[in-house]
Amino acid sequence: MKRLLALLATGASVVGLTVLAGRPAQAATGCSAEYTITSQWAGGFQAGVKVTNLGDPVSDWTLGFTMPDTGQKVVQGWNATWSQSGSAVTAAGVDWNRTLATGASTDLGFVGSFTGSNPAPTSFSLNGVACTGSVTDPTDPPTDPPATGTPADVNGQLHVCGVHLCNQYDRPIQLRGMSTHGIQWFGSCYGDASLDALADDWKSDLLRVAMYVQEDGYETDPDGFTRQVNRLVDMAEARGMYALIDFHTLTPGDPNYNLDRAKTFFSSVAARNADKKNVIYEIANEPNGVSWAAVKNYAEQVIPVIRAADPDAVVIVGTRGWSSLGVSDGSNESEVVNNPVNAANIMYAFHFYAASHKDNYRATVSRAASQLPLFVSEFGTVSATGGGAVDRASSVAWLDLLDQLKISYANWTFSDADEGSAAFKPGTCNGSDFSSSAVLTESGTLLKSRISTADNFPTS
Ligand code: IDC
Repeated sequence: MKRLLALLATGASVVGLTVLAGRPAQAATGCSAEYTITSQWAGGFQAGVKVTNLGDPVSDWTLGFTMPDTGQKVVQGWNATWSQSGSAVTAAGVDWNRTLATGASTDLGFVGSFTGSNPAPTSFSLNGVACTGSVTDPTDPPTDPPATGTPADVNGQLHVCGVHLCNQYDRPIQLRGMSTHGIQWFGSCYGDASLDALADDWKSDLLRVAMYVQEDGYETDPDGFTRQVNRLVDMAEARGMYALIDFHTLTPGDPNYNLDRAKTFFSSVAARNADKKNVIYEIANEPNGVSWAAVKNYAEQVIPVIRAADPDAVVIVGTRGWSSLGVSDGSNESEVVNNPVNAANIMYAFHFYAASHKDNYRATVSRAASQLPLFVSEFGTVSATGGGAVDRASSVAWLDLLDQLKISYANWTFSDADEGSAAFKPGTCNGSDFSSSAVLTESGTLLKSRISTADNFPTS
């Protein structure tokens, strides 16, 4: 493949868009394309177009776009068969890139000439179907915006301000909610009835969607798991809850093992959910057995993929030692403070299990909270195995600390797993009652009592 020249300062621009392929009516379609002028000189320029297919696999594609300036001409192109008629340019796939799997990208390029200005092309399309800006999935119809007065409606698009998570009024807020268990195992716990209970009875502000990558998770069926995650994002949105999309890496502990999968997954879910205000991305659940430098390197490769598709969403970065800010590996928050991820609008994950992680972990969070934006995207009331007895005293000490520091949290788990961390008794998800106190475990009773107290979201 002919390589593009290094990016020069001259007129580089990135265009996010969607191309729809001419496909059977029931296919999910969509892609993103990045147009970059890599070099420009008097009357000439070189440009690259990175096309990523976000829908179902496509074959025999033709990319079309419009040159906005009548003087712009493709002189010579590569990695496709190029032609131009007036301002209309087409690039047809060649043998080795004619088929694009879901999430697959191909880099096209050309040398062009121009007179006057040299604006970016517009109206990208594939196989003659106009671009829409998002994935169209006929099995996945658009949902209504969150109902008035719900957490997502009141707070709107979130962002990081200082060390806090802030709402659309630029005021710090705390989100309190629950994490799913692995969606590959506990799908029956995430239907309309249980999520109604979570939103209406628990008054939960958020649902963390734990999509394991290994352990029969994403790697076994990327398209299927991507759809499940999107479906849960929609179900959370319809109920006014934020959705935390958790790329649940755990074993192996080095997130770089899943770097390509992460890029594919996040480019897809970020493009598909870009217009929603209720989505937060968590790029690596619990890095372990790996240096902070390696985690940071992973983050700095995955975050730009998300930003290209969904520029304004908050991203949560896992930390060393099972997201303990390094404490479980004998380190502490200083490794992050001294070497932060080079990206804006991000927070760092801190996870704890109350029966295992006590005063020294709480001291770390108290200290770190004034220096780093923290999000407790997972915690348990029990031991780090996910089982054993609820440690009520430690759990309450933790929850009081998080409330005091306005640190958002999601509890492991909103499920009926047969382990102490689950909120529901085993078998609950086979039934229809998710609301009575009879279906709650000790952990579920405690968490419901904490999460269902009134929120106090500033609105000015
Ligand atoms: C646990 C589950 C358990 C499952 C195990 C392995 O509770 O049912 O068998 O994972 O997949 C974490 C992880 C989270 C763990 C949880 C409890 O993020 O996946 O879930 N835990 O061990 N970090 C610390 C504890």
